[in-house]
Amino acid sequence: VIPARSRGALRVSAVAEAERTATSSSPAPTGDITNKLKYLFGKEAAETPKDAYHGTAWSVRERLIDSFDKTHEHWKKEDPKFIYYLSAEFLMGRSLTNTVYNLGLEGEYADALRQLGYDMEKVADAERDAALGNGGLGRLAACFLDSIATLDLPGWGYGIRYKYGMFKQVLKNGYQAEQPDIWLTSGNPWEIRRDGLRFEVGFGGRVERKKDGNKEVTVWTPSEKVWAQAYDNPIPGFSTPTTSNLRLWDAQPISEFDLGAFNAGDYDRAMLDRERAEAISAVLYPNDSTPEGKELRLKQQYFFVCASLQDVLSRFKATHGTKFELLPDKACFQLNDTHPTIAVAELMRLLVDVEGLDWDAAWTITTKCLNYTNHTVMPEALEKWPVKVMAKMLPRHMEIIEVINEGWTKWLGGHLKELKAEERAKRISAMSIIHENPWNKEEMLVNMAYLAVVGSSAVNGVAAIHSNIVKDEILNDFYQIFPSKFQNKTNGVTPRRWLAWCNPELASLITETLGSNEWINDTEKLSALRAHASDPTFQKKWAAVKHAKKEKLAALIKKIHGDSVNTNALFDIQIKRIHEYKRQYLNVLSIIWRYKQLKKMTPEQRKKAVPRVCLIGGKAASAYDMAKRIIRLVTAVGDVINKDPETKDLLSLYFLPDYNVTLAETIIPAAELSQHISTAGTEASGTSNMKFQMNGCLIIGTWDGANIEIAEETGVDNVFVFGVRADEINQLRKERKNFKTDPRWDEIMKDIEGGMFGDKDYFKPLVDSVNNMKVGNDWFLVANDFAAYLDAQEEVDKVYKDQSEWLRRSIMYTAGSGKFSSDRTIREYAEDIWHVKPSRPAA
Ligand code: B1N
Repeated sequence: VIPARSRGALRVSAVAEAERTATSSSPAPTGDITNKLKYLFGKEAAETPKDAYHGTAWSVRERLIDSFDKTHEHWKKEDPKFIYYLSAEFLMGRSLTNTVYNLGLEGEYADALRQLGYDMEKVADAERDAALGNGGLGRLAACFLDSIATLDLPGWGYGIRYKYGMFKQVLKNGYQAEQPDIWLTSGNPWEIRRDGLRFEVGFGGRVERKKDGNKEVTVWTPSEKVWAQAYDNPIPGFSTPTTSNLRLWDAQPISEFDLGAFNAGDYDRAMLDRERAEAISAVLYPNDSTPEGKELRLKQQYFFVCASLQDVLSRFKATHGTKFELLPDKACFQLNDTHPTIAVAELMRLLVDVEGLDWDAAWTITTKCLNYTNHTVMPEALEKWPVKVMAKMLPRHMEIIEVINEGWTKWLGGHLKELKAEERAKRISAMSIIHENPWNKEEMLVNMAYLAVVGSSAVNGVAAIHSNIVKDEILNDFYQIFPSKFQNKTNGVTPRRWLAWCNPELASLITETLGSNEWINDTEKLSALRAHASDPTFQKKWAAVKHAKKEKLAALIKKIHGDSVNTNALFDIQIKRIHEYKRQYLNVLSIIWRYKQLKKMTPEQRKKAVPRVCLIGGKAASAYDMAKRIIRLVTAVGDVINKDPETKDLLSLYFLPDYNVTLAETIIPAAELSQHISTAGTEASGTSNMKFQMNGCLIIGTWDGANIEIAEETGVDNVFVFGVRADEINQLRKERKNFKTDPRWDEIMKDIEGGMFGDKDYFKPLVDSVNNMKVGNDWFLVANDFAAYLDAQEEVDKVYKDQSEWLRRSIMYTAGSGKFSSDRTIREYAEDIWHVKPSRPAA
């Protein structure tokens, strides 16, 4: 339970809250909660925390809707320019705590629940995560919505209401197994189904030219149609009356079922339409940082883009009629990676075919309205759709893309007229939106990133180093042509969820120390903590909070694994999707080395060793074989060392299954060291690094992604940086087969191969991928960074032994985290790309 005092310290101000309550016509929460239970659930009383959750959530929902309505009434009157964040993923996590805190209702509802015999935290624990995303990209979208609302920016998110979100990960004998995420079964109090608000979305069919008077028009007759049904998910800002919106689309059949087939007794066929339609929004593809080239995925992308654009245009027309030249002053769209890039062709189709604009006018409007964010550097990860697939599923869009490409390559030819013909032809072919598949000359592909760049006003990467790689490598040809299109927008995370609400104890200490809680909306104020970093009294309080959070995490480990871990040990954590480039493997290898060292020590030597609890968590894409082997290696190594009575208090390793937003909210506040050890130049940004930093967790990391900027803000000397740099990677990859591996590396490889952790056949491909140059090539240079990583880990131990230095650094991390609030990121997007201004409704 959050102590009453700290709750007070978190409030905007007691006066503001009293005003809010006084002017609200809402019923007293206790009675309202029991009413909701009675009339919505048929329950006389809250018998379980889950009951209490349902009653509370449905009660809070009404306050949320009031705020939503006021905001939207205001925006309708003001008619400001809107930003629409188009994303295939929104990883929202739980809503109750966030909503109650953001609306400033925590006192009221905590009191009400106490009267009913419950504490808020237990009740909040009954909520399921909304896991409509894979990892960083989806969670970023969720943080952005929080900031958009908090900054009073007129803006919405648009996405897909997946019936099944990110799969639930369970361990079966130490191997990952996947179970479906059936999250909607008990109803979802955080959404509002907008009855009647639906749009038709078509697929397939044929395209014809017809005469309309003396104008030739294009008519697309799809062979398949579905409804996109709108569901609104209100997004409350913090310390503002603004409540924004995430509109998600659910796919539904146009005809309930085939009555003819039904009457003829063919029930299976009668249901076919429904099943086919519902499949579109049924499941989230569980891939992270790699595209899924499945047709259904393209269908999902077009489905939500088509519905969202129709929705925006219909609202635009209701106020501005057909003055489409005004559209860029009223709406802009951010494409979250290439997933919604079909928007380029769809907006052209809506403006030209449906609204009758001429091509050039439509193209000017389209390119002014769209912007594209790139999130990944791996060239093989850029989405490309076979022309054949696109032409069959979206025949009119394929035509439009062809026309765009003709215009683009022609323009490019003119632009490059100084070049020799041969050189010019080469450049044009390299920059064509439609190009050959380099591995299969028979196949033509649509390059979605190229389409996004050509169709957008601005293109951005998500951390400084990443934006430079985008400019200098991935999209360098385009950068040379349009240097001013390219920008950087370093990612951020919401300090509400990721510090204030998930770590109220630390938040209270900060508020008490800084004399106000203004830092929650102005994280630059955290820098004032620097003045306290070396103060022993403050350090003691800081350490006490961390310890309490470690105890809480230890209780969770006990619940999951049945073991009691040493809470005086250093809590060393790596949580993120399992991927070779993120190198969880490197982490495990160093844990093996640490174990072997401990085994060799005398009891006297062991007394001087720094005890560690190592935790690794994250999901592997279901088809990502190597990632699944890495998980098994973690659990297998854990099985050996956690059982060793000689060392288990000095070193343990646990895999935390089903890593998700909620688990992160418990893990991150408890972490003392977190690992961000991707091969330099591969992690576009990373965002958990920012969450750990905010919570005073030290970082061991490579010179990659946002680690670099975090180090700059925290003081490079306070960060355990190691490993090769991004600009060395190409050369080192070429030389990897001649690289002389460290003897400690060779020893560990032999241990794994020799069966020290069992399962030796299963681990063979893993060993080969980094150690047998005839089979794998250690693409992510695990061996190259191994020795430097062990050195950095030794340095970690050294500093941990000096607790006052460790605590000083810990405080410096939080103090330096101001830059990484998503409020800063969103302000930059709003000013440099969207040109959208705040518009706040009256309180
Ligand atoms: O986006 C995050 C970054 O912080 C991470 O570094 C980056 O890996 C992540 C295809 C992706 N990049 N690409 C994806 C996700 C799903 C999918 O189907 C690609 N995710 C990232 C936020 O910028």
